[in-house]
Amino acid sequence: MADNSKITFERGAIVAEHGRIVFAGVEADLPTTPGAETVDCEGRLVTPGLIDCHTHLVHAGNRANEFEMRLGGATYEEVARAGGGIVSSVRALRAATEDHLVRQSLPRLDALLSEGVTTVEIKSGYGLDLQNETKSLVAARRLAAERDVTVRTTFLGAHALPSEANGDKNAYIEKVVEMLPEVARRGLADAVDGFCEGIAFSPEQIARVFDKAKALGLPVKLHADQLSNLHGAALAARYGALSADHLEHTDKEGAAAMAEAGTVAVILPGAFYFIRETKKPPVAFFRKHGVKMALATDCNPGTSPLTSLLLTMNMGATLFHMTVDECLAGVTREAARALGLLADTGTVETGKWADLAIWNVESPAELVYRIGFNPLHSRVWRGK
Ligand code: DI6
Ligand code: FE
Repeated sequence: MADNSKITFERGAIVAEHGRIVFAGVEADLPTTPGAETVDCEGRLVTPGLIDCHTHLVHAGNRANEFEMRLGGATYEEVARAGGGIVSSVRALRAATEDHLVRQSLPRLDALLSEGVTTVEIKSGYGLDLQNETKSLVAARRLAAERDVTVRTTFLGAHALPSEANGDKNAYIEKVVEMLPEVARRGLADAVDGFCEGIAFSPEQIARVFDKAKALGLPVKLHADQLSNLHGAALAARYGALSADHLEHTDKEGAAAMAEAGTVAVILPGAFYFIRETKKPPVAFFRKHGVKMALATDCNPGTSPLTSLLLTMNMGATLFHMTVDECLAGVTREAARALGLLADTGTVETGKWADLAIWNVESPAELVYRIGFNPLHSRVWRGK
């Protein structure tokens, strides 16, 4: 666990220049920096800026009515027959203009930023045709221009079957494969994702999408083994995926394959909580085999309407027995790894972006332990 070990400095100091860290260590070793502007953090805890490495935060409308129906005892099928489920989010997104999407998504982004987030991943997957998938990705890129935050976009065309596909999953997957070159040509996606599940797409269908993504030089990641074990973790590992996400039903072979491939396990306790799942991801097994674990909100209107990484950390600890160090690493270093960004952010080290969160707390445990309290003092993105 050497590289998971806690490294904190008492009386630490950080020097940034042109947005990058040029010194991080103890105050006693501080180089002289003539003319530098000094900020006294007055003994506060400074961590890397938080990273939410799995969100669907660009979406239109919400599904509170569906939530209420389910509280009243409605089954998923009844909700779907009443026009609910992912297809209702697809309908809402297709009806929204790009401006409208940006405007609706900003409050969710702002909620994340208010808790010290400096990097966020945003997936498409509610458009399900070229025009609406690209509209979502462009909206995600525009959010980066609206705020001081790094946005990484992921193309999730293989999220659900649109109603116009009339049940033909193979034919829709071919359409997704045809969308990819245009998405890549326009530079709209930093990665490609899929939903490998009985209610979504089979491993063979996902493999079609991954083959095309690889041919275009795009890294892949996968919603794997969330509701059943279709061996999605092993599939992701076989493609050298940056991450496999959810993983409640992942077995030992899948976890071992991830360890071998260096695929990060992205744990999403918000969805586990919200759908009242009882099967937990094999965290102890991941730990034992050195699979890196990240934590993310999965912010989406259907299964995780969550916009708090602090609460996500608390859930990781309480529901899945993750340690404080694992939770904090899960929303910083390992989240950066899950996005392929570890060279640039995720830790406080020389050469990386000066992406920092400054907290009114004394120890990392305080960040994980509170529920519904935000102790952020300030947020620094690229030195600002
Ligand atoms: N897994 C989920 O839990 C969500 N998507 C996914 O791939 C569901 C998204 C939704 O219901 O809107
Ligand atoms: Fe998701």
